[in-house]
Amino acid sequence: MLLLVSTFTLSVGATTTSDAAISTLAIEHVETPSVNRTWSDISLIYQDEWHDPAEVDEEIELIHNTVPELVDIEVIGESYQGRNITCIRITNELNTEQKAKTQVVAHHHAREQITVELSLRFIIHLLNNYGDDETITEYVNTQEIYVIPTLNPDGLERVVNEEDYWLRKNLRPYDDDGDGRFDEDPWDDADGDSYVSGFDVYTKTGPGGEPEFQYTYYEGIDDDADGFFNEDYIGLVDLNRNYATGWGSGSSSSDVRSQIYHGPTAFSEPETQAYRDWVSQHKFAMVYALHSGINATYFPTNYYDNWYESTLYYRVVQDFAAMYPMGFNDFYDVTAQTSNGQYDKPQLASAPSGMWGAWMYVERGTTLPITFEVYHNGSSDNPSTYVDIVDNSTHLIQEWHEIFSYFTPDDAYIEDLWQYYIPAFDYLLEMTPRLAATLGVASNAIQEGEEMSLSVSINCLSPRLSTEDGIELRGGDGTLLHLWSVLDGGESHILPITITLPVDLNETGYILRLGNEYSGYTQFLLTSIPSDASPDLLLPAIVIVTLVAVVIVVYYVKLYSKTH
Ligand SMILES: [Ca+2]
Ligand SMILES: [Ca+2]
Ligand SMILES: [Ca+2]
Ligand SMILES: [Ca+2]
Ligand SMILES: [Zn+2]
Repeated sequence: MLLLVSTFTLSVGATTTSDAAISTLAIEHVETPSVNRTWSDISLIYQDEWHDPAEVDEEIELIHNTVPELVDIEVIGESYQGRNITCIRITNELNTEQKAKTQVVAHHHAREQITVELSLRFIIHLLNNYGDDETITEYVNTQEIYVIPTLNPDGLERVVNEEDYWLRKNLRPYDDDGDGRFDEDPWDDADGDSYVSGFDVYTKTGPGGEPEFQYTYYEGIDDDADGFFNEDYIGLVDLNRNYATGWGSGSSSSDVRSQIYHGPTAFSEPETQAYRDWVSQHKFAMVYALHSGINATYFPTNYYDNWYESTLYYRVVQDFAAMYPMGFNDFYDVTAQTSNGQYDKPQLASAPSGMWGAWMYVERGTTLPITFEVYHNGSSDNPSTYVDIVDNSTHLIQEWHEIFSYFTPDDAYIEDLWQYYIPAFDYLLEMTPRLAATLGVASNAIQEGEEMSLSVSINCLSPRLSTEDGIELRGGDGTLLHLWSVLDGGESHILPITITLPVDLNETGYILRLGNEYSGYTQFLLTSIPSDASPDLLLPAIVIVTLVAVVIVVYYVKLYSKTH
């Protein structure tokens, strides 16, 4: 019903009346029509199988070609090996005004390829529901939804095509053993069972003979025949320890062989540089970074181990709990038969530690960056999956080959997992703060320099998140005319404002923009209506404007009350 307004347009500066003084002011809420849906439901080319980076590109190209009206692609940079890091934007492109923005960034970590699959399905979910589902259509019309399916395409290539399910980090080469050669002796599947086993070594020489963990070694061969096994594995930097906030501290490591090696400096890697440079051009209130492998949802914390926004985060946790009363792990607990029946997702990180979330909060002003873990296999680290291969008076060595299922489900379950998470992705769009705004005229003014009194009505449509920054009223040329304070989630205000008209409305229309970079902007067009305009047209037009304004307010009041 919002779109009704766009079905008529008042004449802009079309008056030729000789008596401007009796013209009246008209305000048009500049609305964008919905895109006519011309496409049938889209399916993935590679359904139910893991995508390598080339296949991700293929899917993106097909999606873009099928729905160019809603889809834009931007290559934000290149990985170490020169693969594209691509960002897909989904929005109604008929509206070129800046809208509210949100983002899903997947696949910091190579072996978490399930996150690539969910992000592709998220895109298709939006496109297949556009024009059919009123809520999704409204989200795509009023938001710019950015999706980065893989931040680590080199890692994806190796995990999917080389079946190296241990790889977490990026693929910058490193000479671990200082022999002048790089990555020359990785871990290998020596026995050809498709998995690289890990071997946990315990000694039993202590008091009481209880096994005491010493170290883990991995299956492999001496690839370079130097007498050492697996001494130079591939992969170097943990991209989720390479951000600047808390870099080099907390839960990160300066050991190049560590899975949480933070890199030589913050933003040392081409992947994190590309992300940093892209994200710095935008403001986001709430975003997801997708991960897998642990039963947790991370909200960013400061150095004192407290959530940055404890009240907001607590409420969001309650929302997640309401959506998933048995916890996010229902899906895989059912398939793995290890249900614990508890909602135990939210966790504190010990410190920022160079991780994405704290950097997004501290440096990029994102109030709610959620590190969203989408898969954990409760059975894959069950004690029964460890096989004793040595158990004597001095040593216990246990083999574990569940690494594949630890971070990802069997590919037969990808679609089920996506279906399970749809509400959580819809929630991201529902929470993104955007405005419902109307503008009423309190005193008439037509000529340049005249004072014009307006009544601004605004409502923050996110039930939880505020507009982050104050609400701006800008002229079409960008001039800031007024700044109101931040609007809380769900809050509405009617605000009076008097401005000096900078143009003569008898000669030209005047655009007003209301909003901010987080919420996006709503445009209003001020025009004059000559007194001799056909009453047949004019009166119904004014009535329709008023009616639509009332309908919008009623609609959003209902929407608002529904979400509480
Ligand atoms: Ca080497
Ligand atoms: Ca093996
Ligand atoms: Ca070797
Ligand atoms: Ca090897
Ligand atoms: Zn991860």
